Amino acid sequence: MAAAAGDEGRVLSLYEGWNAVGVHEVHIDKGWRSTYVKLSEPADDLAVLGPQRWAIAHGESGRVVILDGDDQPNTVATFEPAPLQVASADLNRDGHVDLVVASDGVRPLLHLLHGRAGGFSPPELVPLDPKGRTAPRLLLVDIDREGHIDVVAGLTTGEPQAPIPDHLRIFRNASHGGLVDEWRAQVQSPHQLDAADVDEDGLPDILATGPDGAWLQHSSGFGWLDSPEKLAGGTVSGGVLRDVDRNGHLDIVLLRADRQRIEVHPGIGAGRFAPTQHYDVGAGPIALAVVERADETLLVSANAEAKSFTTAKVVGAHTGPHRTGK
Ligand SMILES: [Ca+2]
Ligand SMILES: [Ca+2]
Ligand SMILES: [Ca+2]
Ligand SMILES: [Ca+2]
Repeated sequence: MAAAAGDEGRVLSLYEGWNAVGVHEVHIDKGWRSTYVKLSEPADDLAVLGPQRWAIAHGESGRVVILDGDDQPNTVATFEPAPLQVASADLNRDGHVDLVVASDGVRPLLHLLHGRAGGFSPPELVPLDPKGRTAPRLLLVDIDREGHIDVVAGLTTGEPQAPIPDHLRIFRNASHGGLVDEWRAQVQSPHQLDAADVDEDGLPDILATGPDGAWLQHSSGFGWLDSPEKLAGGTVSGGVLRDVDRNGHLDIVLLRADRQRIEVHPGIGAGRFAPTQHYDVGAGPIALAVVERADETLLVSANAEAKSFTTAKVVGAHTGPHRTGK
């Protein structure tokens, strides 16, 4: 997987089961400048807390550690079952970034760790789901737009006949800082999530992608979602909502693993789209990142087969991809 960093012009890479984070400065014309931060053990996920400051989830040992510049990694908590996903935002608006950790296993769980001076509070447990659910995915967004960031978990079983179908579960952030299990929205295999206001009604909408396709779910207010609208079938291994052509309207970017290309649905306002643009990528694309610089927007796909990245520049009009080895 790859994840876009908070800093301009950079993308982070983390391949599941690898014990290094790649920090890549991406220049379409001048190639890439990459450094690697070695980890003590293979990692499953990372969240960006600031420039050169990350939270790393280690599934094998159950640890979540903070890497802060060149300092030694600091273990903030150890979980049972093991953590697989970590996300960060200031949930209680006290100026300290907080962590949400999802753990996998027979009984997936959410854990909330509040940031404070010099560290984090002990984890608070938020029950996530009955047995049989795996691979919880996390998205932090103020879905009801009342001022506090809420938690959306994507839950997948991998079994079409599961007693509880795959769904998004929305935990609204009550003003006292606790999470309230509020709402479920059915959608198939939500493996990656992103949120932004696609139809420009002031409420963030959710893009869910995975091995069964891509869906857009419009917010209908109060944290509720309309029925999902199918954008694509087949395997979609990444999805991002961003104004990549910088025309002032959000675009939908999908990494179509089955077609080996990135698709951009250019937004033209009020949830309408111009004809889709395509950018070819390498074999076995597994993750998508958008890199923004002052003068360009780059689409990056991480390709598993040749362990390569493909970079394509978005300039409103289509330009060809530029391959960079890794
Ligand atoms: Ca906080
Ligand atoms: Ca909220
Ligand atoms: Ca909306
Ligand atoms: Ca746009």
